[in-house]
Amino acid sequence: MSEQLNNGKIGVLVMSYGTPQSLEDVEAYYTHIRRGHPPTEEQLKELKDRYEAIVGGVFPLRENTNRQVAGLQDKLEQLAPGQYVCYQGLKHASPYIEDGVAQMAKDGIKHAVGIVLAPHYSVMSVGSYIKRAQAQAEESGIEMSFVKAYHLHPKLLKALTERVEDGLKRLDASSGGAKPVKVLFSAHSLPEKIRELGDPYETQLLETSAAIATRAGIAESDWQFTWQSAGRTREPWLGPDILETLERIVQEEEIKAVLVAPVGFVSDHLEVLYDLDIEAKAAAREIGVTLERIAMLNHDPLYMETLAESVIEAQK
Ligand code: FEC
Repeated sequence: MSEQLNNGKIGVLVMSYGTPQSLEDVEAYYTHIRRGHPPTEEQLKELKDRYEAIVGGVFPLRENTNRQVAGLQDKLEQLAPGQYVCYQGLKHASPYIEDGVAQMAKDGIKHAVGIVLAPHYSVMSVGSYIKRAQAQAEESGIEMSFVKAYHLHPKLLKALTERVEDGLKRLDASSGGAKPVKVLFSAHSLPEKIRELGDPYETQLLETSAAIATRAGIAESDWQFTWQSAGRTREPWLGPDILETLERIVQEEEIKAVLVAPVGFVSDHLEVLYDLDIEAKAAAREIGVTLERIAMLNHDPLYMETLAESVIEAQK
């Protein structure tokens, strides 16, 4: 876009995790996640196998992120015509966060807002996106503000509550009305050391889960929060993991049907399509419990409104 076109507009850096472009690209992507340390052959094969299992060559996160960025641009155009222009910046794939900021500078943007396609703040997740964007913005002479979290935005809660209600109906049908039912809210685990930093991640995730449960009329004893997708490193990660939780609730509470609501994620991608739909479902089958998952937000209009309103609010 030309300098004149965007001059005076506010840039919106929409940041997301990023995914490989192709199976050949998985090694470079994984090396980036591992801060420049290439994976072993075994680790690489294991990750490629997981991608092959979900996608058959297509990487849904890329398409979903593109749609979310376009959807946010449309929503901002409706709410504040001609004022905002969106750019994409990915954590582990091209266009990287730094590329998005550099492109804004090239286009003559002087002021920008950054937002991450993940509703909850941790210094290790959203915090690290913001740090990289801020560093590049300073170098590029752009004044940037950031949306740090939007985990209790009423429209986000509405969209997620609708999905939980719908998921419970689907679960009732697929389990033949089996009871008791448990709703498991989940999010990506992080190393336990975030607790020592007073990180708000856990509290925010519990707040989102409790708010949805209240709205959907789910009793406190019928839901709980659990972690998923922990890294395979030696340091301790936040738990319990969903696979452990499944076993425990079946053994101790004789749960027969489970609805998983991965509220820490907003798209269909590996951590949902593999870790939940393949791995957790297989584990559930083995212990005789029916498991369903809520539909992801992807470019749901209520989610697009959540993002647009959060961006506008951050600019005030
Ligand atoms: O579909 C896709 O291609 C990408 C799916 C994907 C999303 C995602 C989101 C989050 N992660 C978070 C934390 C960590 C930490 C590590 C880590 C490692 C991986 C690996 C893959 C991967 N993550 Fe991810 N994550 C996704 C995919 N993640 C692949 C490497 C292999 C593996 O461990 O399975 C450990 C490395 C490190 O220290 O950086 C920590 C968090 C989120 C949710 C917030 C966000 O979206 O940023 C937190 C999607």
